[in-house]
Amino acid sequence: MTEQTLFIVKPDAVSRNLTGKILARFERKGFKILKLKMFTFTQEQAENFYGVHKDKPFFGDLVSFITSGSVVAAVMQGNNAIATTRIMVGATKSFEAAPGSIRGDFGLGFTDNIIHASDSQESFEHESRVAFE
Ligand code: FUP
Repeated sequence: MTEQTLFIVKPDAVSRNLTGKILARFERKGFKILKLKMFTFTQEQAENFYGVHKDKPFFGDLVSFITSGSVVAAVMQGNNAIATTRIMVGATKSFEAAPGSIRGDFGLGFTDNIIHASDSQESFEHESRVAFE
């Protein structure tokens, strides 16, 4: 089933010059990049983007991390894009993520965990609206 999803290369990965390597993995897998944008989240945009987590104890850390530097947002398309991208991204805690996954191969952090990817059609629609507004 052809589907679209969104991912964000987070500030830790952009500052470590990993953007190209991460994009290349999705291209190599067969996804088509439809939109690409480098920007820095404003406070308001970050709070909106992560709105689903607003009552969580880590919300402040999350917002302060995602606004800390440039990110690269992408919308891409391909078969089963949402679930397949989540598999490629790996577990939330990079230090537990399986080797072969993006977090498993590139990171050790938790809040600073290299990449975000939409987890549902609803979150894709919300997140792509915020990131590409
Ligand atoms: P994921 O879908 O794997 O990105 O992870 P979640 O939606 O569970 O969490 C969103 C982001 O919050 C993650 F990227 C990491 C961060 N987070 C924390 O910093 N602390 C926590 O206790 C839980 C999540």
